[in-house]
Amino acid sequence: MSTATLKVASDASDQVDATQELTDGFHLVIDALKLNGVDTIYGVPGIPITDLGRMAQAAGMRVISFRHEQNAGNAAAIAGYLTKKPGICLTVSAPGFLNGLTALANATTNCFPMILISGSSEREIVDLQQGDYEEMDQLAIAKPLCKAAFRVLHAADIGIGVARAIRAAVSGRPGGVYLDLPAKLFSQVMNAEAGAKSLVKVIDAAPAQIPAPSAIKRALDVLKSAKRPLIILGKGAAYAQADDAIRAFVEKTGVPFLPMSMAKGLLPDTHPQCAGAARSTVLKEADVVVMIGARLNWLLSHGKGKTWGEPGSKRFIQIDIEPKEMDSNVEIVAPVVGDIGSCVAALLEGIGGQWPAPPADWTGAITTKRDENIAKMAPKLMNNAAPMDFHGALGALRTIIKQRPDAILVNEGANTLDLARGIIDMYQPRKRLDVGTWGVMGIGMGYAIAAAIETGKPVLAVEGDSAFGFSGMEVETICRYNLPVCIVIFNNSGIYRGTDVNPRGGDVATTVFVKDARYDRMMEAFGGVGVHATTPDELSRAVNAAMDSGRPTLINAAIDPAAGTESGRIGNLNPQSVVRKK
Ligand code: ADP
Ligand code: TZD
Ligand code: MG
Repeated sequence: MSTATLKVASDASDQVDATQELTDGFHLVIDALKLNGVDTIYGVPGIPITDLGRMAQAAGMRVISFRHEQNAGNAAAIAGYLTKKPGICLTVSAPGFLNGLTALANATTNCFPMILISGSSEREIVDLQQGDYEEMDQLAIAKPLCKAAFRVLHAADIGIGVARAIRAAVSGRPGGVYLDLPAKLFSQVMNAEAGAKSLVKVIDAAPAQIPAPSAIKRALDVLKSAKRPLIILGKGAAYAQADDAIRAFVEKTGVPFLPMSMAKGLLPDTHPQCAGAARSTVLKEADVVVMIGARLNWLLSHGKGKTWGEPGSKRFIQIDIEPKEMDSNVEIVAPVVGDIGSCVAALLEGIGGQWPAPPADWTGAITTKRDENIAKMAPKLMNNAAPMDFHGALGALRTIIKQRPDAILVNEGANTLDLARGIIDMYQPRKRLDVGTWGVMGIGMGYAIAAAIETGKPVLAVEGDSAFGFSGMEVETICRYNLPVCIVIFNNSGIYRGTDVNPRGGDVATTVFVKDARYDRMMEAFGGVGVHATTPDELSRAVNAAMDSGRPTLINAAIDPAAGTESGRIGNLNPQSVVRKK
């Protein structure tokens, strides 16, 4: 417990006398976080939280300062995903808060536990709209964008406020929580002993949620009746850290599985039951689909339409901690509500010793399709052309991840994302971090930094040149903390492609960037290693050198500006103009 002997000059002086040991809001916030095992804060300093950051550092916490709050927020969110503890982002009021809010909303959308802690201005002035420094009603603005939002007005309530925030972030469906701390709170003093007593160590923050036995029986009955069963693993399954139970369930049932993007590696993509390379076939033809920690949202065409074959040809079993998720898009015939660890354990128990293998014509057809697709792809991945195309460059990175399966892969962009997802096999759980449910650009450097900080593992960030630009200034942060992050920019001089032309002349087209840009020189500006790579072989050598040395490295991979396609693999979502103007 940190305390301070202060001359009492605040409003709180009624309750304390000047001779006793005192604490204040600053110390109580830090003590409350530390008591609950929080050891790292991601943020940007400034009024009124500059001293909070300094004091947290002095109290032994790791405080990672960013160049923009959105990146600090993304770091906190992915720290939450990787550790199952809420990641903490600390910002100043109004503009800093708003910068962090995008990340908070993104965390909530992706079901990552995170707490955005923002300082705020004087309540009395804000509420009367009298124009305080960085005035904003932050609590009201945060509320619709996160799971829960709290404000603490009294130092004696800090313990409860922090406890509520932690519980809200990690229990049930995880998500983002906002904690509003007005400037005045930090210097409020109170008796140190009473302060210590006011803190709450959260007991069992994310309690197990045990599924009903009847739900387990129903699910197994449906699964047993399947002729063409399929398991879909989502990032909720990766988050749950029930890796052994999930593997046992997949292997015991013998059911083919399809990983969603961030669930790749939960079981290796090279596992004999992995249907990743036969995705469209299995989605179209399966008759029973077991969803584990994945939602039937746009990423799965809402569970209906052409992707899913004949209407009415599917029955869904869904395992999720959020009961409201059931029937969100299509009927779920066997909802299993609970935490994935408990649900999968109960399913395994229900299965007992023996389970009939799925029909061999189904699993055989998938294996054939998968092997065909892999064989078709193989020669493209081996080309050493210059300028590089996506396949040649990704073929090189695919080999590197195979040789370094414990590296963490961060990935964003359009073509750079969609093609990397298909081409780079993952071998271990929670090693692939990407744009997630929103397909948001800008997560790259925040995720890469937190992945390095939280795991100590090497990080390979594979970035479209546009995607990188959203968080690119954090290369300074990577150099400053000397993190083992290797960034590869797939530089095709633009968004999707670098070849668009403005039919009117004048300004360049909206999707085009500076030709032959040298992003590698940005890294050199801060003392990191910059490399310009023009062939897959050069790329491969540079990435291996970066990963061997652990030094911050940025490789500018020159990609043919004509190589990409509009919106990568999701061009079908682009609205089309039906009006032709002469
Ligand atoms: P993906 O994008 O990989 O398909 P989603 O983010 O759409 O995955 O879905 C993740 C789902 O996992 C959410 O519906 C969430 O409620 C659920 N979930 C997260 N953690 C757990 C858990 N520990 N137990 C059960 N369900 C979980
Ligand atoms: N802004 C935000 C926050 N998220 C987005 N997804 C977009 C804009 C739109 N967008 C995409 O969906 S992908 C993309 C943008 C701007 C960049 C694609 O270009 P890239 O990748 O250079 O990153 P490729 O390899 O050239 O396709
Ligand atoms: Mg690009």
